[in-house]
Amino acid sequence: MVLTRMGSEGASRMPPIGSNVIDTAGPQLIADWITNELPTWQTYEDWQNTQFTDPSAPEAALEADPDGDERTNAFEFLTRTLPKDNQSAWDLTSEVIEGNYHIGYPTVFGRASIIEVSIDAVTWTPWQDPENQLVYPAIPATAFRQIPTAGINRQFVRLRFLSR
Ligand SMILES: [Ca+2]
Repeated sequence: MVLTRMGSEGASRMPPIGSNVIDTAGPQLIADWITNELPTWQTYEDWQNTQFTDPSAPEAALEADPDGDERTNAFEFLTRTLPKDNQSAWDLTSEVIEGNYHIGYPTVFGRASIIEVSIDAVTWTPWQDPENQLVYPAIPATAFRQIPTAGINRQFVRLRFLSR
């Protein structure tokens, strides 16, 4: 129903904007999401049920780290790693090259990642860069970002994952 209304004209068009141009990209985006991502979509509770014999056990809690890899279950859920296997861990690489901060990291299917910066590690803002967008990848890849440091005395950088 939604897809039909997104691809139609007139009063039933969704969203109701005055245009005679059919939006083909929007319905395709929704169709791709329904076909590719929705069948694999999980809440944290769904994930707990697949990863733990007893989802109510302390080891299944959001902040628990039953495999001792220094990544909480919340993080393992977001990065789609195994919470009881310390060899299954998401990580990034970072180094300073010619005055620029370089990071490389694997993106995660269905999880948006965004780089945030701060001067005090308290107030964070999205790093202003055209590539730093909320994109939920359909195919995991390795992302490389170069963050300029010229003219910056001190800056904290973090990568944040978001689930829909
Ligand atoms: Ca862990």
